[in-house]
Amino acid sequence: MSFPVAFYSPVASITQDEEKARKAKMAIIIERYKEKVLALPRKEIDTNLHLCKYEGFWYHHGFWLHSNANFSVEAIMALQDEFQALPTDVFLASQVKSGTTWLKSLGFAILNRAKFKIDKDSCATHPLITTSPHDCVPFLESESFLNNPSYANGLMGTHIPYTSLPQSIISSDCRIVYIHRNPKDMLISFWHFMNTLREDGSSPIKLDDTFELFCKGLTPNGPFWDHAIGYYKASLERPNKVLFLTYEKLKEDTYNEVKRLASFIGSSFTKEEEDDGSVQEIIELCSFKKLSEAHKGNKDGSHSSNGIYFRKGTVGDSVNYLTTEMIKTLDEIAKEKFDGLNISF
Ligand code: PAP
Repeated sequence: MSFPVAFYSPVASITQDEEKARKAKMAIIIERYKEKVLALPRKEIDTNLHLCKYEGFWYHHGFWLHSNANFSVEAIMALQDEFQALPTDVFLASQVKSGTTWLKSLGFAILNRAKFKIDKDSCATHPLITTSPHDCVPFLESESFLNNPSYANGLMGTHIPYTSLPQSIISSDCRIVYIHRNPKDMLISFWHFMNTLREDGSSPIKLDDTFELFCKGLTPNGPFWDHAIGYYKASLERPNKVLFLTYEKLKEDTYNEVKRLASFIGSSFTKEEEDDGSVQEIIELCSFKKLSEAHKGNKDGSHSSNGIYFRKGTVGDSVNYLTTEMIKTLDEIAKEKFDGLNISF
Protein backbone atom coordinates (compact mmCIF):
# COMPACT_ATOMS: atom_id res chain seq x y z
CA MET A 1 0.00 0.00 0.00
CA SER A 2 1.37 3.46 -0.84
CA PHE A 3 0.58 6.63 1.06
CA PRO A 4 0.54 10.23 -0.14
CA VAL A 5 3.68 12.09 0.82
CA ALA A 6 2.21 15.51 1.50
CA PHE A 7 -0.19 15.46 4.42
CA TYR A 8 0.38 19.05 5.39
CA SER A 9 -2.34 21.65 5.07
CA PRO A 10 -2.30 24.03 8.03
CA VAL A 11 -5.45 25.13 9.84
CA ALA A 12 -3.50 28.20 10.87
CA SER A 13 -3.68 29.52 7.32
CA ILE A 14 -7.48 29.55 7.23
CA THR A 15 -8.76 32.98 6.33
CA GLN A 16 -11.56 34.80 8.10
CA ASP A 17 -13.75 34.30 5.04
CA GLU A 18 -13.16 30.55 5.13
CA GLU A 19 -14.00 30.53 8.83
CA LYS A 20 -17.21 32.44 8.10
CA ALA A 21 -18.06 30.03 5.31
CA ARG A 22 -17.57 27.09 7.64
CA LYS A 23 -19.93 28.57 10.23
CA ALA A 24 -22.53 29.16 7.52
CA LYS A 25 -22.14 25.58 6.36
CA MET A 26 -22.50 24.29 9.92
CA ALA A 27 -25.70 26.33 10.30
CA ILE A 28 -27.15 24.57 7.24
CA ILE A 29 -26.13 21.17 8.61
CA ILE A 30 -27.64 21.93 12.01
CA GLU A 31 -30.90 22.91 10.32
CA ARG A 32 -30.82 19.78 8.13
CA TYR A 33 -30.66 17.43 11.12
CA LYS A 34 -32.89 19.48 13.44
CA GLU A 35 -35.79 17.02 13.59
CA LYS A 36 -33.51 14.01 14.02
CA VAL A 37 -31.63 15.71 16.86
CA LEU A 38 -34.81 16.92 18.56
CA ALA A 39 -35.93 13.32 18.90
CA LEU A 40 -32.76 12.30 20.80
CA PRO A 41 -32.49 12.00 24.60
CA ARG A 42 -30.92 15.17 26.04
CA LYS A 43 -29.14 16.39 29.18
CA GLU A 44 -28.54 20.06 29.92
CA ILE A 45 -25.70 19.88 32.39
CA ASP A 46 -24.61 23.51 32.56
CA THR A 47 -24.26 26.49 30.27
CA ASN A 48 -21.26 24.94 28.51
CA LEU A 49 -22.44 21.36 28.41
CA HIS A 50 -25.64 20.42 26.58
CA LEU A 51 -25.50 16.81 25.49
CA CYS A 52 -27.69 14.44 23.52
CA LYS A 53 -27.41 10.68 23.11
CA TYR A 54 -26.86 9.26 19.64
CA GLU A 55 -26.07 5.61 18.83
CA GLY A 56 -25.18 4.98 22.47
CA PHE A 57 -22.83 7.97 22.96
CA TRP A 58 -23.23 11.54 24.25
CA TYR A 59 -22.48 14.58 22.08
CA HIS A 60 -22.84 18.33 21.96
CA HIS A 61 -25.57 19.52 19.66
CA GLY A 62 -26.03 22.72 17.69
CA PHE A 63 -23.75 25.67 18.26
CA TRP A 64 -22.06 25.56 21.63
CA LEU A 65 -19.10 27.10 23.41
CA HIS A 66 -18.37 30.44 21.74
CA SER A 67 -20.67 29.62 18.80
CA ASN A 68 -18.45 26.76 17.76
CA ALA A 69 -20.31 23.82 16.24
CA ASN A 70 -17.29 21.53 15.95
CA PHE A 71 -17.77 18.02 17.25
CA SER A 72 -21.54 18.39 17.33
CA VAL A 73 -23.83 15.44 16.75
CA GLU A 74 -24.99 17.12 13.55
CA ALA A 75 -21.41 17.07 12.23
CA ILE A 76 -21.28 13.32 12.87
CA MET A 77 -24.62 12.75 11.14
CA ALA A 78 -23.45 14.73 8.10
CA LEU A 79 -20.20 12.76 7.97
CA GLN A 80 -22.12 9.50 8.17
CA ASP A 81 -24.20 10.63 5.20
CA GLU A 82 -21.45 12.17 3.10
CA PHE A 83 -17.88 11.37 4.04
CA GLN A 84 -15.88 9.27 1.60
CA ALA A 85 -12.66 7.87 3.00
CA LEU A 86 -9.77 7.08 0.69
CA PRO A 87 -7.85 3.82 1.05
CA THR A 88 -4.74 5.90 1.73
CA ASP A 89 -6.29 7.87 4.63
CA VAL A 90 -5.01 7.50 8.18
CA PHE A 91 -7.33 8.30 11.10
CA LEU A 92 -5.95 8.98 14.57
CA ALA A 93 -8.80 8.18 16.93
CA SER A 94 -9.14 8.83 20.66
CA GLN A 95 -11.37 9.85 23.48
CA VAL A 96 -10.79 13.44 24.56
CA LYS A 97 -7.78 14.02 26.87
CA SER A 98 -6.32 10.60 26.14
CA GLY A 99 -3.21 11.50 24.15
CA THR A 100 -4.70 12.94 20.95
CA THR A 101 -2.18 15.79 20.71
CA TRP A 102 0.76 13.44 21.21
CA LEU A 103 -0.49 10.89 18.70
CA LYS A 104 -1.21 13.63 16.13
CA SER A 105 2.30 14.99 16.59
CA LEU A 106 3.92 11.61 16.12
CA GLY A 107 1.74 10.67 13.14
CA PHE A 108 2.42 13.97 11.43
CA ALA A 109 6.16 13.97 12.13
CA ILE A 110 6.53 10.37 10.93
CA LEU A 111 4.55 10.73 7.71
CA ASN A 112 6.10 14.07 6.80
CA ARG A 113 9.70 13.37 7.74
CA ALA A 114 10.89 13.59 4.15
CA LYS A 115 9.22 16.95 3.67
CA PHE A 116 9.99 18.47 7.08
CA LYS A 117 13.42 17.37 8.22
CA ILE A 118 13.89 17.00 11.93
CA ASP A 119 17.24 17.90 13.37
CA LYS A 120 18.56 20.55 15.75
CA ASP A 121 18.61 23.25 13.04
CA SER A 122 15.22 22.59 11.47
CA CYS A 123 13.30 21.80 14.66
CA ALA A 124 12.35 25.41 15.31
CA THR A 125 10.77 25.74 11.88
CA HIS A 126 8.86 22.47 11.94
CA PRO A 127 5.06 22.98 11.53
CA LEU A 128 4.41 21.21 14.85
CA ILE A 129 6.33 24.07 16.47
CA THR A 130 5.39 27.00 14.24
CA THR A 131 1.69 26.07 14.14
CA SER A 132 0.49 23.24 16.42
CA PRO A 133 -0.28 19.50 16.34
CA HIS A 134 -4.01 20.28 16.03
CA ASP A 135 -3.32 22.67 13.16
CA CYS A 136 -1.22 20.05 11.40
CA VAL A 137 -3.72 17.21 11.82
CA PRO A 138 -7.33 18.36 11.55
CA PHE A 139 -10.29 16.69 13.19
CA LEU A 140 -12.60 14.88 10.82
CA GLU A 141 -15.70 16.13 12.65
CA SER A 142 -14.77 19.78 12.51
CA GLU A 143 -12.29 20.72 9.82
CA SER A 144 -13.73 18.45 7.16
CA PHE A 145 -16.55 21.01 6.92
CA LEU A 146 -14.26 23.71 5.69
CA ASN A 147 -14.89 24.98 2.20
CA ASN A 148 -11.27 24.38 1.29
CA PRO A 149 -11.30 21.04 -0.55
CA SER A 150 -7.52 20.58 -0.39
CA TYR A 151 -7.80 20.53 3.36
CA ALA A 152 -7.36 17.41 5.48
CA ASN A 153 -5.74 15.29 2.83
CA GLY A 154 -4.78 12.00 4.29
CA LEU A 155 -4.16 12.35 8.02
CA MET A 156 -7.06 13.22 10.33
CA GLY A 157 -7.94 13.00 13.99
CA THR A 158 -11.33 11.91 15.29
CA HIS A 159 -13.16 11.44 18.58
CA ILE A 160 -16.06 9.57 16.91
CA PRO A 161 -16.67 6.11 18.45
CA TYR A 162 -15.80 3.18 16.17
CA THR A 163 -19.41 2.07 15.83
CA SER A 164 -20.48 5.53 14.60
CA LEU A 165 -17.69 6.11 12.09
CA PRO A 166 -18.84 6.86 8.54
CA GLN A 167 -19.33 3.57 6.68
CA SER A 168 -16.62 4.40 4.14
CA ILE A 169 -14.00 4.46 6.90
CA ILE A 170 -15.07 1.02 8.11
CA SER A 171 -15.24 -0.53 4.67
CA SER A 172 -12.28 1.10 2.89
CA ASP A 173 -8.65 0.04 3.27
CA CYS A 174 -7.74 3.14 5.30
CA ARG A 175 -5.96 2.73 8.63
CA ILE A 176 -7.10 3.69 12.12
CA VAL A 177 -4.83 4.20 15.13
CA TYR A 178 -6.54 4.52 18.50
CA ILE A 179 -4.96 5.81 21.70
CA HIS A 180 -6.47 4.77 25.02
CA ARG A 181 -5.62 6.20 28.44
CA ASN A 182 -6.21 5.26 32.05
CA PRO A 183 -9.74 6.61 32.69
CA LYS A 184 -8.71 8.12 36.05
CA ASP A 185 -5.97 10.23 34.44
CA MET A 186 -8.25 11.11 31.54
CA LEU A 187 -10.92 12.30 33.99
CA ILE A 188 -8.50 14.57 35.84
CA SER A 189 -7.12 15.92 32.57
CA PHE A 190 -10.67 16.57 31.32
CA TRP A 191 -11.67 18.31 34.55
CA HIS A 192 -8.67 20.65 34.37
CA PHE A 193 -9.34 21.29 30.68
CA MET A 194 -12.99 22.19 31.25
CA ASN A 195 -11.93 24.64 33.95
CA THR A 196 -9.33 26.18 31.64
CA LEU A 197 -12.05 26.78 29.07
CA ARG A 198 -14.26 28.46 31.69
CA GLU A 199 -14.99 32.09 30.97
CA ASP A 200 -13.24 34.52 33.29
CA GLY A 201 -15.29 35.15 36.40
CA SER A 202 -17.38 31.97 36.31
CA SER A 203 -16.81 29.66 39.26
CA PRO A 204 -14.64 26.57 38.72
CA ILE A 205 -16.30 23.22 38.10
CA LYS A 206 -16.08 20.94 41.14
CA LEU A 207 -14.27 17.64 40.71
CA ASP A 208 -17.18 15.86 42.46
CA ASP A 209 -19.54 17.04 39.72
CA THR A 210 -17.26 16.02 36.84
CA PHE A 211 -16.65 12.67 38.53
CA GLU A 212 -20.37 11.98 38.83
CA LEU A 213 -21.03 12.83 35.18
CA PHE A 214 -18.03 10.80 34.01
CA CYS A 215 -19.20 7.71 35.91
CA LYS A 216 -22.58 8.03 34.18
CA GLY A 217 -20.84 8.24 30.82
CA LEU A 218 -21.92 11.86 30.45
CA THR A 219 -18.86 13.38 28.82
CA PRO A 220 -18.59 14.33 25.15
CA ASN A 221 -18.21 11.07 23.16
CA GLY A 222 -18.76 9.11 26.38
CA PRO A 223 -19.20 6.63 27.95
CA PHE A 224 -15.42 6.61 28.01
CA TRP A 225 -15.15 2.83 28.50
CA ASP A 226 -17.54 1.94 25.64
CA HIS A 227 -15.51 4.20 23.32
CA ALA A 228 -12.33 2.26 24.08
CA ILE A 229 -14.10 -1.11 23.82
CA GLY A 230 -15.34 -0.38 20.27
CA TYR A 231 -11.83 0.30 18.99
CA TYR A 232 -10.26 -2.46 21.07
CA LYS A 233 -12.59 -5.11 19.64
CA ALA A 234 -12.06 -3.76 16.12
CA SER A 235 -8.28 -4.01 16.64
CA LEU A 236 -8.67 -7.70 17.49
CA GLU A 237 -11.02 -8.40 14.62
CA ARG A 238 -9.11 -6.36 12.04
CA PRO A 239 -5.49 -6.07 13.25
CA ASN A 240 -4.28 -4.77 9.88
CA LYS A 241 -6.79 -1.96 9.95
CA VAL A 242 -6.99 -0.84 13.59
CA LEU A 243 -4.02 -0.37 15.91
CA PHE A 244 -4.80 0.04 19.62
CA LEU A 245 -2.17 2.01 21.56
CA THR A 246 -2.17 3.21 25.14
CA TYR A 247 -0.81 6.47 26.53
CA GLU A 248 0.93 4.56 29.30
CA LYS A 249 2.75 2.11 27.01
CA LEU A 250 3.74 4.98 24.75
CA LYS A 251 5.29 6.69 27.78
CA GLU A 252 6.97 3.54 29.04
CA ASP A 253 8.42 2.23 25.78
CA THR A 254 8.29 5.22 23.46
CA TYR A 255 10.93 4.02 21.04
CA ASN A 256 9.34 0.68 20.20
CA GLU A 257 5.79 2.03 20.22
CA VAL A 258 6.75 4.79 17.79
CA LYS A 259 8.35 2.21 15.51
CA ARG A 260 5.18 0.12 15.71
CA LEU A 261 3.08 3.18 14.85
CA ALA A 262 5.28 4.09 11.88
CA SER A 263 5.16 0.58 10.51
CA PHE A 264 1.37 0.37 10.91
CA ILE A 265 0.74 3.59 9.00
CA GLY A 266 2.94 2.38 6.15
CA SER A 267 5.99 4.48 6.93
CA SER A 268 8.44 2.13 8.67
CA PHE A 269 11.82 3.47 9.68
CA THR A 270 14.74 2.13 7.72
CA LYS A 271 17.74 0.56 9.43
CA GLU A 272 19.68 3.66 8.41
CA GLU A 273 17.14 5.93 10.12
CA GLU A 274 17.32 3.87 13.26
CA ASP A 275 21.09 4.05 13.24
CA ASP A 276 21.35 7.77 12.51
CA GLY A 277 19.01 8.79 15.37
CA SER A 278 16.01 9.81 13.23
CA VAL A 279 13.54 7.92 15.43
CA GLN A 280 14.89 9.60 18.54
CA GLU A 281 14.67 13.01 16.85
CA ILE A 282 10.98 12.48 16.12
CA ILE A 283 10.38 11.37 19.70
CA GLU A 284 12.09 14.48 21.03
CA LEU A 285 10.26 16.83 18.68
CA CYS A 286 6.93 15.33 19.79
CA SER A 287 7.80 15.16 23.47
CA PHE A 288 5.70 16.94 26.05
CA LYS A 289 8.72 19.04 27.03
CA LYS A 290 9.45 20.28 23.54
CA LEU A 291 5.85 20.94 22.48
CA SER A 292 4.67 22.45 25.76
CA GLU A 293 7.63 24.84 25.79
CA ALA A 294 6.98 25.83 22.18
CA HIS A 295 3.32 26.60 22.87
CA LYS A 296 3.38 27.79 26.47
CA GLY A 297 2.86 31.45 25.55
CA ASN A 298 -0.40 30.58 23.88
CA LYS A 299 -2.75 29.73 26.74
CA ASP A 300 -5.61 32.20 26.75
CA GLY A 301 -8.28 29.68 27.66
CA SER A 302 -9.86 29.30 24.25
CA HIS A 303 -9.93 26.27 21.97
CA SER A 304 -7.70 28.06 19.50
CA SER A 305 -4.89 28.65 21.99
CA ASN A 306 -2.49 25.77 21.57
CA GLY A 307 -0.98 25.91 25.04
CA ILE A 308 -4.13 24.51 26.65
CA TYR A 309 -3.39 21.06 25.22
CA PHE A 310 -0.35 20.70 27.48
CA ARG A 311 -0.69 20.42 31.25
CA LYS A 312 1.53 17.82 32.97
CA GLY A 313 1.80 14.97 30.50
CA THR A 314 2.44 12.33 33.16
CA VAL A 315 1.05 8.93 34.12
CA GLY A 316 -0.82 8.56 37.41
CA ASP A 317 -1.47 12.23 38.21
CA SER A 318 -5.07 11.31 39.14
CA VAL A 319 -3.94 9.98 42.55
CA ASN A 320 -3.19 13.58 43.52
CA TYR A 321 -6.85 14.53 43.08
CA LEU A 322 -9.17 11.53 43.43
CA THR A 323 -10.30 10.26 46.82
CA THR A 324 -9.89 6.59 47.73
CA GLU A 325 -13.63 6.19 47.30
CA MET A 326 -13.56 7.72 43.81
CA ILE A 327 -10.68 5.45 42.77
CA LYS A 328 -12.59 2.45 44.06
CA THR A 329 -15.70 3.40 42.08
CA LEU A 330 -13.74 3.99 38.86
CA ASP A 331 -11.84 0.73 39.25
CA GLU A 332 -15.11 -1.14 39.73
CA ILE A 333 -16.61 0.39 36.59
CA ALA A 334 -13.49 -0.47 34.58
CA LYS A 335 -13.48 -4.02 35.95
CA GLU A 336 -17.08 -4.53 34.94
CA LYS A 337 -16.86 -2.83 31.54
CA PHE A 338 -13.54 -4.36 30.49
CA ASP A 339 -14.41 -7.81 31.82
CA GLY A 340 -12.95 -10.49 29.54
CA LEU A 341 -10.95 -7.94 27.52
CA ASN A 342 -7.25 -7.37 27.79
CA ILE A 343 -7.65 -3.68 28.68
CA SER A 344 -6.40 -2.69 32.11
CA PHE A 345 -7.37 0.09 34.53
P1 PAP B 1 -7.56 16.82 23.52
O1 PAP B 1 -8.64 15.80 23.69
O2 PAP B 1 -7.99 18.18 24.00
O3 PAP B 1 -6.95 16.84 22.17
P2 PAP B 1 -5.39 15.22 24.45
O4 PAP B 1 -4.22 15.63 23.66
O5 PAP B 1 -6.10 13.97 24.06
O6 PAP B 1 -6.40 16.42 24.55
O7 PAP B 1 -4.96 15.02 25.96
C1 PAP B 1 -4.30 16.01 26.65
C2 PAP B 1 -3.40 15.32 27.63
O8 PAP B 1 -2.23 14.83 26.94
C3 PAP B 1 -2.89 16.25 28.70
O9 PAP B 1 -2.69 15.42 29.83
P3 PAP B 1 -2.64 15.98 31.34
O10 PAP B 1 -3.80 16.89 31.51
O11 PAP B 1 -2.73 14.76 32.21
O12 PAP B 1 -1.33 16.66 31.46
C4 PAP B 1 -1.61 16.75 28.08
O13 PAP B 1 -0.72 17.30 29.02
C5 PAP B 1 -1.07 15.47 27.48
N1 PAP B 1 -0.12 15.69 26.38
C6 PAP B 1 -0.20 16.62 25.40
N2 PAP B 1 0.86 16.51 24.58
C7 PAP B 1 1.63 15.51 25.05
C8 PAP B 1 2.88 14.94 24.64
N3 PAP B 1 3.54 15.41 23.60
N4 PAP B 1 3.37 13.92 25.37
C9 PAP B 1 2.70 13.44 26.44
N5 PAP B 1 1.54 13.95 26.89
C10 PAP B 1 1.00 14.97 26.21
